[in-house]
Amino acid sequence: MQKILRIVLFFCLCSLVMAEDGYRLWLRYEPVSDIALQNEYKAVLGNIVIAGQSELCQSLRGELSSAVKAMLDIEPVFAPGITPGNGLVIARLDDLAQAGLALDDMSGIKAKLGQEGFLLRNIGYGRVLLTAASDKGLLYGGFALLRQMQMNSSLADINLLETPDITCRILNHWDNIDGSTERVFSPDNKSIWWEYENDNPAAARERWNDYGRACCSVGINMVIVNNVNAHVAILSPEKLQRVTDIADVLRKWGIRTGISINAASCLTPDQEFRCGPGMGTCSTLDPLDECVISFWREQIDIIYNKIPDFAGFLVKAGSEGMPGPEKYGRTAAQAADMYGRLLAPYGGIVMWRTFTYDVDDPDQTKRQFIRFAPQDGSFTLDNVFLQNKFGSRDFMSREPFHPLFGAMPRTRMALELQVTQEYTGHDKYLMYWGSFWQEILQSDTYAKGPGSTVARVLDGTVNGFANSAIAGVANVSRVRNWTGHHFAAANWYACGRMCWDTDLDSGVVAQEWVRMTWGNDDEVVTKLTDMLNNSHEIMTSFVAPLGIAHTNTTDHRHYEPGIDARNSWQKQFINADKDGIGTDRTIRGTKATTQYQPQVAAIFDDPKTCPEGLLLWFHRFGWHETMPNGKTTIQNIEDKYAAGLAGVENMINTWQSLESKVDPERFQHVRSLLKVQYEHAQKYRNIWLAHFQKLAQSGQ
Ligand code: GCW
Repeated sequence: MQKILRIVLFFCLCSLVMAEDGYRLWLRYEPVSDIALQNEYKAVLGNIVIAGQSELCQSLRGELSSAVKAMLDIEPVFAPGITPGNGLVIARLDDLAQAGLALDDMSGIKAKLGQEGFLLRNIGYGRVLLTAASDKGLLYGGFALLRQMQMNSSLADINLLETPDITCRILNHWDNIDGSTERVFSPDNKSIWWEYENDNPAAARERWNDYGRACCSVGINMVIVNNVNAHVAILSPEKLQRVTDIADVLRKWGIRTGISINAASCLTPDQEFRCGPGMGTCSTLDPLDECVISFWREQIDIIYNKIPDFAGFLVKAGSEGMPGPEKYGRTAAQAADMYGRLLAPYGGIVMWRTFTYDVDDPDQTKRQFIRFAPQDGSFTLDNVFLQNKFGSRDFMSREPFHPLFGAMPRTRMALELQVTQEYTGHDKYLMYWGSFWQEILQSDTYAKGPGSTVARVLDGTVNGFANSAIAGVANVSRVRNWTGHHFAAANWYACGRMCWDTDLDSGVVAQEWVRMTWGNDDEVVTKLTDMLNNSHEIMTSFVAPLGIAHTNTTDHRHYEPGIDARNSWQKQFINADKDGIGTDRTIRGTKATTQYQPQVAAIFDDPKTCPEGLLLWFHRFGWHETMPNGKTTIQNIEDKYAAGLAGVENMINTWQSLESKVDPERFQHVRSLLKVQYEHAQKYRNIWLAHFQKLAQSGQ
């Protein structure tokens, strides 16, 4: 009788749309309601063997156990050894032969899997094998299996062999060590790492653990826990202890922890600078100076004593007040290699950011190239990366890919994405970055002929490097649902998935996330996936029509629209007057296009081949001039604002149509934010379009 009651209750729960606060992200493990699928999954996951005892295997066991309980309402048996009764066999490749499970072409599979890949295969008789070269690979495969189940896919023919394209898949947290955050948006945007003094450390650890699970489930394997505007005190014993505590938790999920450093930490305490004062004994931060080298050697020793798998350093130097080597007559390469040499024996890496703009050139977009391109070949170590934002300005809603990706064949180039939405609506807009990231990753640099896409440069194929890196600037904070907007977690999800597989279609990624986050109902899946896929274009239509940028620079929040004739960014990136709009960055103008390979420059130089979304980034048009699509500039701009507004209105209607299929808590929250987004789209249109129309009329 009790059993029947439990079954009835289970099915009630399946159909009931439950209250939901978003904390579980895409790892919701909702009960499976389809009976056939349920039986299939039970046959596989009812009896599991994990041939391994490591911490990672323990994590996998815990995750499988709670997922199976939640999804299938059974307590899985974890068998002590491999027997024919196991539905799911989880074992490293090296252990398979012993268990009589040798696969055909073992050596081929081993070569393909590398250190972090996995193979998930149905081996007949309803059994599934999960194997990998390492326990980390097993963990990734475990999450891939749970993803299939969460998407209600049958395991009958499963045969997935996956291996990551990128070796270092990183999240950067712009979290200050006082608990505040930079460019992280939510009603409670305090740091999950640094803000728990008055809180409960055990609760903080639980959050770190859940963060680790979420990251691991999408393949993230490194985390930088403090802001690139790094305070020197990150190296203090107290803060390093916190980093150690974090690393101890994240390690269980195959994640290595690293920090951002301040290059001037080695200076004496009487020397003040941004995020100072110094804590060393040196009078200089010259990377070739013995005092400087021994300071950093000592710091690195201290760190690795506490954190043996420490990831390494992220460095912002010579940028926005952060001190850099140029002031001492040294190059970025000399400094980066100094850190690289000291970190190499421990397996640590250096991520040197190219985001600097104190170089002389009136066109800001050219400056990073001018500083860094000549240094190609000087970054000599294989643990040193140059970390470039996706474009040469600053996380605008749309930019052309960074020209440095096609210009430094002897340098390990890393990509910095902004997962958080600094210029793209904070936590208020429903805005999925995936489609734009795909645009960047699939852009062809032509560095070594056609096919030299940014993705292939990053993964090392084009220039022959084994190490590779992509970093996303995280949007995570202490707010209960992690990211503020329930849909912003899609960007965190996509960042991991697209680092793992740089050729993944962003629409496929969106659909995975929707299924796991909002359920498998066909209507929900189709409508929400479409909504995500269209959202970047909708946002750019009113934030940055046709490739203008900085329409929101009235203050440092980068959020409200506003016109400021004296603002230098607006002058450069909108450049509107009575004669027209846009900046000529072609061969006829600032010559920014010449920083690309000739084939790319030719595309951007010609308005007919320049992508529409970048027309006013690269070209200047008269208001009444005909653009390549046959309409005048002012007409095109009017159309864009109208499309932006209609797009948001559409999202509102779509969302409304799903009311009965979404839990009330998340439904209401998203609905109220869509309203804000609509009002904002109106505001952008009202302010900017009136301004443009006035200019266009005055020029007639
Ligand atoms: O444009 C700026 C952002 C800053 C950020 C900087 C950077 C962390 O507005 O908040 O500082 O980019 O990327 O270093």
